[in-house]
Amino acid sequence: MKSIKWPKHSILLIAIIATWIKTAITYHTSFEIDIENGMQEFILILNPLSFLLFAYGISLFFNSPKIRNSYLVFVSLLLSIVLYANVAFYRFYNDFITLPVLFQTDNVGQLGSSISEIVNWYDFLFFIDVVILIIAMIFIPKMEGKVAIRKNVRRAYFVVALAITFLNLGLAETERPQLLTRSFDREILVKNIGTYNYHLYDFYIQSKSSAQRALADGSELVEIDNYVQANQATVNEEMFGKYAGRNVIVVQLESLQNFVINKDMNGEVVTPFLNSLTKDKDTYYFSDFYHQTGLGKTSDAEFVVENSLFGLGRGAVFFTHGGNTYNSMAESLGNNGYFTNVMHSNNDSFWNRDMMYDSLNIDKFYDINSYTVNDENSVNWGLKDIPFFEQSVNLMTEMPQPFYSRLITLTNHYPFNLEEEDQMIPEYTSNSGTLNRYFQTVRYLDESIKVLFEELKEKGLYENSIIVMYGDHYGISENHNKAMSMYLEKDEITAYDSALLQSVPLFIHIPGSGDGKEVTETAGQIDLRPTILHLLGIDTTNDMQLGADLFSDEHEEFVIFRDGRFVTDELVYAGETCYERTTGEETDMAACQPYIDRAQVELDYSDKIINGDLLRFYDEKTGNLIKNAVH
Ligand code: GP9
Ligand code: MN
Repeated sequence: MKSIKWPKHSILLIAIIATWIKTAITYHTSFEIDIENGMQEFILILNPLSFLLFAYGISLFFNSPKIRNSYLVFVSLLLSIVLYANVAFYRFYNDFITLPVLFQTDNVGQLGSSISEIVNWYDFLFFIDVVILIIAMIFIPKMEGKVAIRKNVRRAYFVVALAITFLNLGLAETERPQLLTRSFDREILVKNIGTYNYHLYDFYIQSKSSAQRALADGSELVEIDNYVQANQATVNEEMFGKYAGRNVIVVQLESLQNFVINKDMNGEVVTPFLNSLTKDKDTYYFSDFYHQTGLGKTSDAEFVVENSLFGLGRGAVFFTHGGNTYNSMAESLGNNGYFTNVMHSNNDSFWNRDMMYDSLNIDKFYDINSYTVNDENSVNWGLKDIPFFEQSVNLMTEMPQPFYSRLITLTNHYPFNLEEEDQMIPEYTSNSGTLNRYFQTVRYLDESIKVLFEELKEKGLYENSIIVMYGDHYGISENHNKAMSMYLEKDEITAYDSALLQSVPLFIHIPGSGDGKEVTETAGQIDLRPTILHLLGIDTTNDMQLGADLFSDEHEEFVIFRDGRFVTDELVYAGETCYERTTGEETDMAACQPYIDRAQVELDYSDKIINGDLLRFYDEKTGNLIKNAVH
């Protein structure tokens, strides 16, 4: 038989192609990855390649063909193990492996005990590329002798690898802006950068945070504790415990900003129901209330509200510090006999909620699997808000009382798509399709809240509850300033305006209170934890929180944004400029400086608590430091 003349790097090529194809097939057969368009499919198929080119390409640095081949087999075996481990994990948890989960022994234990459900007879196919590679090595003669690989071959090879990596990242960035800085979902990461790169990224994130954690010993808390104690606002005696024992329903309203409340759009009322609440005798409407979120968006809002701490300046704390010890509002309510839960119709891995909710001591997460979701009742990101509220209230009827339910809406989410049947007002008319549609989805959100109230009344859950609702973060970014200036009838949107546009509405609706009013106190999401707990009569004097009770006379009119901007009743600091609050005129920086400094101090303290996982050294029951925290 005539022997074939194999090109020089055939084995390397076979290794890359075999693993690439196997990985692509695995994506389609073993994981449920949602593909919405041709570009996403292309990215998915492309994404293992850049990593494989690098991982296998290192073999080009070895001169000995034998070492080269052993290295290739080693890499293909290792990658097969990684991929297969993910497949097995996914079969059980419907999620990709992340390092902290791997170190949570009960997870691995659960996996072990159900091994028969997880392993299939055909699983050897996940190692097929290793087999192909070994066969190729047997049949294809080794390159002659110990020839060093020419430098320019190597260089050309890595230039191609780099180009493919950038192509991959570039396409991913257009599909999912800020993919790596926000890191919202493992599925989206895998979909865009591939499993192997995802693990490298995960490793990087986790090792960075474990280093900071390892260096902390709790002594850092002394200074922070002093600050927190010194700045505590004394409770409003009249309000403290006034609604003890009531159910708590917290509704986080997706992308709802305050600029639509009590406003028209081309003659149409945008939020009729919420407008009626602003004048309702049982509702406190906070009209100068702000979101304090960073890149973690929805998840940051959840974090700030649960912990009365800030999210992080980079990334989403839900993702980077999902395994920390926290003293959340849910934990506090749980300790006081509440059944605590979150209701949100999305995958439990989104924003790493599955893991974070364990750390926040939330008893149950009613995720997408608790809801009936089909083509008819979903739009945009999933289940529409009206059926979401209807189904949620149904679920509430089964809950032990008192309960604390935190509901997260979804329809009013970028890109603000809505079916015609749900469009109750026409689009706005500006150069921004986003802003134009926003009014329609906000109108729908408003309608859904009305439905929530009706359902609660119908199911007998209304009277005995307090309902707290607030916008999670902005919906209209600064990219739409031109259209916004048109709507707001302003010449331009300055840094001052942008800061004030971060205002989101807050409603504290207490059936039967009779004391409702508009409250113009400048405040933020960080204040909700103490406010809610105090209404229920739960003491927070020992809690490591940075916010203050909104009903306290000592609540300070000073709200700090995650990026260091701030708003008070007299000043606005934004774009490195100090503005007079009432006029929007620039004013002397000296007026802002003390607040700038304090904002920095508070943001730093919050970062220290999170990065050092300091609450593991803190006993909130006694307010004492735990000297020898074991974990
Ligand atoms: C996803 C939803 C949206 O579950 O909460 O998150 P966002 O993109 O607004 O941060
Ligand atoms: Mn959101």
